[in-house]
Amino acid sequence: MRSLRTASLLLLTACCERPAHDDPPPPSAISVSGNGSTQASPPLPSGAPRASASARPPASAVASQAASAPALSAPPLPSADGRPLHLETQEDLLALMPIRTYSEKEIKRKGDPLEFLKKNVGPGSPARMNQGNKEIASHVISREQCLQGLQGVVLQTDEQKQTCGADYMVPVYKKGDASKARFCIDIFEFPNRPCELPFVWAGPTQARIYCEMQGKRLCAQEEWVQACKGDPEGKEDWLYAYGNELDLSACNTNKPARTYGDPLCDPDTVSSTWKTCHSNTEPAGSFPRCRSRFGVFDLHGNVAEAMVRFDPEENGLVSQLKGSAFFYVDVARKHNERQKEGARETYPDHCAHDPRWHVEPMATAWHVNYHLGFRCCKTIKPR
Ligand SMILES: [Ca+2]
Repeated sequence: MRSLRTASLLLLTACCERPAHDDPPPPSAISVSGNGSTQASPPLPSGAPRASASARPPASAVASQAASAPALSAPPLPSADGRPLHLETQEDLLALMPIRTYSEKEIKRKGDPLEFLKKNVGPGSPARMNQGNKEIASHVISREQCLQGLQGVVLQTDEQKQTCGADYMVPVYKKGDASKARFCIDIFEFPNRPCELPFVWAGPTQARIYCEMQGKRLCAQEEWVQACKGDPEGKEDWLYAYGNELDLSACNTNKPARTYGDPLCDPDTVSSTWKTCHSNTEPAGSFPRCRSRFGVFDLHGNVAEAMVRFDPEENGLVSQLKGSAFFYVDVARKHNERQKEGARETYPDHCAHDPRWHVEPMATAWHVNYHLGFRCCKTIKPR
């Protein structure tokens, strides 16, 4: 059936080579481093604050790392301000992604990061990073509903802010030893803002640039997996961020293509994908149960995520695309289920699932899509 075939295509093969005018920036720019029916709707936030204790590291251990640093306070939850959920202007999109300070010397050498952003971020085209084609996207949960669901939830403690040096990041580590945390990870998909829609239409190469513009870096696969399966107190790993049983209602993975317009999706080219494929995302953090024990939201579902992986055969970093997207219900199978012979292709989605979709050297990892976003990480500086 068209709908089933399409969903599979979307996950594995969708997109394509960008037309010439859509090409991502050249290497020199890269170095800027530095209608869905309510019947099928996913659950709305309950409104009841989710217990936050399990997402908090042992405070004393983290605090000890930060004892000598100037005090930083975790940001308060923003208020709804009347902006449309699916943003319509370049100014509004850029307002969600503040960048680090660049010196005059650095700008002279690498180019002006603001000019880069103006060229590569904006609504209305797959040639720029944005929140998808607003004309056809279906969002069920409002920003206000999402914010209501996060009321009372501790997204980031002051200690975590101190350790990570950035808003909405948490340190991740193994064996329950917070003193050995070596990296922090964004709580939300890029642009890492509570109750904003994630950005799509940026390939891994560009994603790396955007992370570096914020003084971060694109997450490595091992980091993403640990943030998903691990426990801050060192308890047993889980298969999924939310537990050990596949639960398609826990995250934004439950939007069947037949209900949400994707039977019409034609992923043959970037242009046809933009015109016909729906970025049916929800505000980041809308699903209270879709949160790992480290406190990271939407590792499953919403948008799939680009990251990097060291490939021994390439002897270098390659792009790694992981995680499910909003239409995953159509192609899901449990972690221990086998692909049925002759049946349509299905995919697991446990934290450690290691698909090899669109693997490319990072310098030329330009695969873009309407359901592919990313997440940034940051190395913790020794104190
Ligand atoms: Ca995701």
